[in-house]
Amino acid sequence: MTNLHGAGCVVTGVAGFVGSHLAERLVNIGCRVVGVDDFSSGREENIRSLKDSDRFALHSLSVRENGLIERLCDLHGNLQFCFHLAAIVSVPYSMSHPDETMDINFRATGALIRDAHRMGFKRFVFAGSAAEYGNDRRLPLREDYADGQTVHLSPYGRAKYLASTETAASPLGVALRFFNIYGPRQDPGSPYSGVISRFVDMAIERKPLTIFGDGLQTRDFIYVSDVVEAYLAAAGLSMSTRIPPAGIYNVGTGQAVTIRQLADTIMNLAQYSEPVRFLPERPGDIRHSLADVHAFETAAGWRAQVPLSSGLRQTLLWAKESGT
Ligand code: UD2
Repeated sequence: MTNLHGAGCVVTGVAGFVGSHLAERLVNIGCRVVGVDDFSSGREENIRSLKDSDRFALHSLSVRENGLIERLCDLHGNLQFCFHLAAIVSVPYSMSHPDETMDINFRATGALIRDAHRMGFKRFVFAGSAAEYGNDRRLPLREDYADGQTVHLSPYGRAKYLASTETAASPLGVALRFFNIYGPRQDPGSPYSGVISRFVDMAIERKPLTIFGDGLQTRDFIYVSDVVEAYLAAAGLSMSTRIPPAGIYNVGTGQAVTIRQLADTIMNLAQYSEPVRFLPERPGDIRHSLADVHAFETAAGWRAQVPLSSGLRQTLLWAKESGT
């Protein structure tokens, strides 16, 4: 493991749901964090606590900015790790803006990784997605299932696939393919927000939970602190894991849960029972999604630690406290 004291990290998308948790953890283990966000979906309030730290600096910039990495190195000296999370995160938005999605989610990633290589970075960790598998029905999903034949369901999925592939082709690149991430700070604000943020919000508001379809569709839900630990492991910044070779790795729990079970668990934890509302299935929804988690476990010794019930409890607590 790298000596952490003062290790310099760039985190793009730092004001986002996951980016803000990652930056906090990096600062807490003694790293310097240079955060980048254009606030298109990131929120100031997510990084409020970071702003007080002398190990944190923020740049309100787009990742499309020319020579971004070089400029950050000029300003902040010795930077060695880049965690690239900034992206267009909305699948429906990607459908109506395919060119912009390709540009930000794919082309900008290629430019960043080449610059990071040239500037002598040790690791570049990219936020990939289960969307890279399209509607592949072979479960659990193994990393090599996403290939040139995969039919992606959105420009979002296509761009993430291309960017992960380019990342893994670099000697410093690790692409992590995240399954359904949930936890504090996930925004419940739109019909396409993560189902857990929506269910938690509805349960607190004492409104009936809405299930699209029959509720028997399944997902692999992973808690945000497990995701943060996966980022540290990928960069070789974790005490409890090994440095994995460059490549693409799934990050999930390897456990499938139906949306119906999820709704019941959340209502139970929130001590709320009201019949759920069944609405028509969402067009383009995939039926099942489940990660094969062996590759990252073998390469890094990482595995998810937080059981769904504990993660849901934490998320509910946060949502109640923050009034979200
Ligand atoms: C996730 C990602 C998406 C993309 C996709 C790739 C999130 C938030 N979205 O979409 O960006 O990577 O995976 O496969 O992580 N649902 C309800 N009621 C609600 C909301 C959702 O029943 O109020 C259902 C929804 O129809 C779906 C399931 O819950 O079957 C999960 O929905 P989601 O939007 O949280 O995530 P997903 O897997 O569709």
